[in-house]
Amino acid sequence: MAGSDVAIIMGSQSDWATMRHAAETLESLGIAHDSLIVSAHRTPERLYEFARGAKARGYKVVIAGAGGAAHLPGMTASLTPLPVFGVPVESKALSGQDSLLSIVQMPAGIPVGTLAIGRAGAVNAALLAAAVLALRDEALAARLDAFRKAQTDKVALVPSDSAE
Ligand code: RP5
Repeated sequence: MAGSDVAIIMGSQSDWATMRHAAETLESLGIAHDSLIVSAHRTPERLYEFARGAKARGYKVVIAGAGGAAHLPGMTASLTPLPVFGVPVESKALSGQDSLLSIVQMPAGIPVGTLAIGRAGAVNAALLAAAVLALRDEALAARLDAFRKAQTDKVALVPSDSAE
């Protein structure tokens, strides 16, 4: 835990299938991170304790994933000055539309940077966190550039019948 730059928090164990993609992306870029279950509804005291102490514990960015009535990112943002990126987890009832609207529609004054629903959002939250950290870390900036170049190099010019 000590020395991690990014905290990935999620409302439930069931969110891990999505949020693990954020963890894997940070891992691939060599960014120290912690993954924690913090529920705004079921563990509100844990949420307060985490969010109020996040900056003092050395985190620079928080990634918060939740589904349904997804209060976790907004509540976290209200309790910490750190940048918070919200990932709407796909819900069964409304396919994540509920999660997305809960997270994105923050009233003016407490921002949550909201990503796409599901895996894409989790990956991009990690990449945004990396971009923030890279502003003050040239080695990380170079790794991020390399990641993007590798991604570009993988794109064929001509579509193939056999490729996905
Ligand atoms: C939210 O409720 C969580 O973020 C999760 O996406 C959703 C469902 O949670 P479980 O019932 O699977 O624990 O708080």
